[in-house]
Amino acid sequence: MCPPADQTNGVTKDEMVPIDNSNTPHIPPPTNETNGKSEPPPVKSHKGVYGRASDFLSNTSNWKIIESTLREGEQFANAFFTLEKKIEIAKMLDEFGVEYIELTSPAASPESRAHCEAICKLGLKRTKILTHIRCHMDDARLAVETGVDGVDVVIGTSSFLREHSHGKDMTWITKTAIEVIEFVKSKGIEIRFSSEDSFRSELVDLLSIYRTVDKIGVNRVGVADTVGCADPRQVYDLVRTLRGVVSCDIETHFHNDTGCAIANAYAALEAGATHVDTSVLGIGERNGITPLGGLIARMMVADPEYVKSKYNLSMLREIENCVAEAVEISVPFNNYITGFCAFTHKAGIHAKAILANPSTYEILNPADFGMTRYVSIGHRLTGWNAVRSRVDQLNLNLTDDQVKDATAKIKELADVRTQSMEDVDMILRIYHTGIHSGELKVGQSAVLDKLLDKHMPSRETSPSRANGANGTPAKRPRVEETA
Ligand code: HCA
Ligand code: CU
Repeated sequence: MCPPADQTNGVTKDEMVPIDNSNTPHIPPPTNETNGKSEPPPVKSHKGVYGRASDFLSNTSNWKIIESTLREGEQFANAFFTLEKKIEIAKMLDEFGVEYIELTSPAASPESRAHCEAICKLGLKRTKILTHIRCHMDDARLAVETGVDGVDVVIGTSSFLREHSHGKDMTWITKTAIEVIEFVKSKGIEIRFSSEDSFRSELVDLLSIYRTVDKIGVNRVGVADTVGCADPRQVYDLVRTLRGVVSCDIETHFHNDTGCAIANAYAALEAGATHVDTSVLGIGERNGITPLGGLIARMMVADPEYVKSKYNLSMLREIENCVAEAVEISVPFNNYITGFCAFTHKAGIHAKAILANPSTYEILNPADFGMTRYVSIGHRLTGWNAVRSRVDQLNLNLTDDQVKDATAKIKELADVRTQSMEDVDMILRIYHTGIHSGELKVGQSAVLDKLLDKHMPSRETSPSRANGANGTPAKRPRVEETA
């Protein structure tokens, strides 16, 4: 079974203390019209700021996902999906709302074929099922018998692959592509034709074969950056050129070898592509492809309403946890949206602004994904505004001057070692009691030290005691929830 949705990397809910600023809306900065006096309407799209003349091509508000965790993802080094796991992932992706899932070719192995047939029988609610095959009639015959809604056909067109992989020339490729496409079409299901290693193929070869398959009624042509060599500008240029040559949909597939997979997908959509291949956490050959969550993050900025209307975003973390567990990896700390620190704010200046208006330092609203915002306060960079917010949450009655004084002590202690949330709470409670009993006054640091020694005798004050042998904090700094 998948781990529970509220599990985060290394930090459990028990270690987090909620501060509720859910009354503070995620709003953009004031506009001229409102002059900062009233809340402006939420920003729908950033196009207005960066709009270009060529945006008429753009599909960033009209695109579809082809989710390939169960095909490209199966090519990830660690992946071995049982049928049960594939069914679980397929159902989750359906629930999430991806338009297509792509499955490993039935020609790959007897089990792959059985899995493909079983998934087709699930009766998924909204997601269409594709299988991915080589451009070969034997594979096509097997594929159409599995019950899939469509077939994704691929063949290498670069000279590297033509010479060193399948050894066929463009004439053979074109002839076979036509045969396979017409056969699949005759079965009344969708067909896509893609050229592996598109970005190292001759443009003239590419355009010629795409034009041919478009003419015979392929549903989509595919552009694949198989080796992850393309950059967003090259992608934009190729897809824009292709947009002028074919009338069918354009699917795109980007490997992440040089870190461009999300940006390339975005550039492709800007240039008129219609479909993007993803996998959960980006798993795939080598270091994988455009990650589902990363694409969602990017597209949320382009058009939040479109993304929210199509996908069940609060499921993202559950899906990622499920796949991460299945392939025995952790969700990276800096993962888009769901990473351990994706919505954690630390520096005092950030914390203050975030508490006033989360849009100051967040382009994405964690609540849209069922996620939570955190402000970390037990460290040397903390600020009194964040501490004030914690004081209020603990219902302690302290003036701003007193909070500033308590903050100075927290910073002093955090200069020695990061303070846990419990430690910060204890310091604030002891400070509060001291002030209200008359034992303590603002600025009496030594008196406060004595009170802390008395009431927190076990607290660690020396770096050598607090830190591990390599000097890193022995304890992970805790964070507090703010929404
Ligand atoms: C691979 C094939 C592929 C296919 C992409 C596509 C690629 O090398 O395993 O069908 O468009 O990256 O070229 O995943
Ligand atoms: Cu690939």
